Amino acid sequence: MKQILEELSTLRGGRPRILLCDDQPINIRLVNALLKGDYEIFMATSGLQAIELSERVTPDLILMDVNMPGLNGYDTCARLKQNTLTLGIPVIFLTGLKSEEDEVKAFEVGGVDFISKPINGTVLKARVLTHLTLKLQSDFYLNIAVTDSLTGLFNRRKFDSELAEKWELCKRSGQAMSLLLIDIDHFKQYNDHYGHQAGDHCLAEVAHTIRSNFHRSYDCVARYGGEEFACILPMTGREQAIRQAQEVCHSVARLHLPHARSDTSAWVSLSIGVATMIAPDHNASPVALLALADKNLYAAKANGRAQVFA
Ligand code: GH3
Ligand code: MG
Ligand code: MG
Ligand code: MG
Repeated sequence: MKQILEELSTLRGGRPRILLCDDQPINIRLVNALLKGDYEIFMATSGLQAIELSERVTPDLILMDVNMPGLNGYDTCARLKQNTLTLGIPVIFLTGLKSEEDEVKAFEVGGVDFISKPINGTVLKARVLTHLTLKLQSDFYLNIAVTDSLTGLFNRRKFDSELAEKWELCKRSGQAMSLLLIDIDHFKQYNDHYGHQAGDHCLAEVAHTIRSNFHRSYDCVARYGGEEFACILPMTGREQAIRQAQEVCHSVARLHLPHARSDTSAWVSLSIGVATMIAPDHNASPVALLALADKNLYAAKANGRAQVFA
């Protein structure tokens, strides 16, 4: 058990977090005493408080009472499952209820387990550990599924889904969305001169620097393909997008990564195509936005590289 707990803490990057929700503080204290040695514990005495805490501290597991004044445990769970921030958190019901209908209802509202009181501490700990293991392993693989392993940026798969999702967001609010397509200049010559391994290292460093230019949680920076990157900037107009693209170019130029075979610059440089569209415009779509950014990237190359074209 100790070894599994250590592995989970490594996966989590800290002790796994459990939220205890029960309207009776005495019940919370009892479960807390059982689990606090192994986990970081958060406590809520109402459904609404549990929802608020779940959004804020993203627990890895919730132990939920059913009978509570106000929002009961089932309704609280159903709400957590409708919220993109909290839907992935497994909920175990811990309750005095015992009937078959109550147990079935727990699974219908999205719970992963149902434990009837009186609590057997050993069994509770075993079930908690099993569900935490499943949850943290699933997070681990989900993370791999959206990440480019060389650069740590989002991969193309994630980019495609983010583009569609963020477009819908901007469409609903009638706001502009911008896209940057970024390509390293003369990267084939870089590989030919310095070797493929040095090329990989350069890609990772450039990716990291591009990423460091974006601070809003809803901006998405991805590796689009080989030596190409893409940034989705929701709620961003043309002027701001151009400014950000120029800053990306400057930040990579400032790295002073030598490029002996480039006829553009002594250092590794970028060309960036910028596109901005507003959803209600006819002909505007994620596909059209991508095509325009690509066209502008081509123009940046044709104009002599190491520049932004919008
Ligand atoms: P341009 O300025 O027109 O963009 O020229 P370029 O040489 O950068 O463009 P081209 O598309 O001809 O070559 C891209 C190069 O990027 C070729 C390929 O070997 C390299 N590349 C793509 N992915 C990787 C990778 O993961 N690692 C390394 N080291 N090189 C890669
Ligand atoms: Mg209760
Ligand atoms: Mg390219
Ligand atoms: Mg290139």
